[in-house]
Amino acid sequence: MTLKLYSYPRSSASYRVRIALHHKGLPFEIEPIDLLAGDQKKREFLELNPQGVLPTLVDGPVVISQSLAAIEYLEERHPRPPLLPERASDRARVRQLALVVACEIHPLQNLGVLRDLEEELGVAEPERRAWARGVIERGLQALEQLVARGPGGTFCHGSEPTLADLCLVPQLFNARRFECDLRHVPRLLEIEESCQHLEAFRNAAPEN
Ligand SMILES: N[C@@H](CCC(=O)N[C@@H](CS)C(=O)NCC(=O)O)C(=O)O
Repeated sequence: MTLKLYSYPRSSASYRVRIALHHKGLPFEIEPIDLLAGDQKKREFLELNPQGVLPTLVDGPVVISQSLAAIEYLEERHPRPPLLPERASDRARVRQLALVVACEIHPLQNLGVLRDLEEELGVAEPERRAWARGVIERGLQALEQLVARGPGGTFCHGSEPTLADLCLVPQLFNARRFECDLRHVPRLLEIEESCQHLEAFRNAAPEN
């Protein structure tokens, strides 16, 4: 049965899963959900994912929300080519880098939080954008340092792309949307460039 991904081009959490699917060469269908039109809060989608956020991966009867859970599911079901290294310590390190993005940066600059800042706290657009910018810049600068402590190589952890790169590239896409200052993260930008040479990352990009 063909995998189905509920996705929106500029949803960075969906972008992570799209890269994983392309990386593993898995055929999949996109079910478009328009986040700006609020389709994620409509009853039909909430029945699938009560959180009302993207992405959601459907594999027959299996329905998985949370991008990292979806990617690890794909990794377990289709281990080659891998997105996590062999050694436990390396896997932990890759997950650590991925979680810096997925748990510490992305949730605070996400559409839902920015909407709450506006609707519940009356924060104006320039301040909302400045908030998001600050969160992203501080988070990426910490990530830059963490990556520098690793084994080196063209990607976040060594010479093969991993889960960490799947989180980094969409986060840099968001960083540019918020006009972040990226001068302090040269290593991350080099890694992004290495990723952009790979078809999986290019095919998964929002413009495609
Ligand atoms: N931790 C979740 C994040 C999900 C998430 O926040 N998705 C965003 C798009 S990147 C969303 O659907 N936002 C819509 C909203 O908040 O209304 C994951 O990794 O899947």
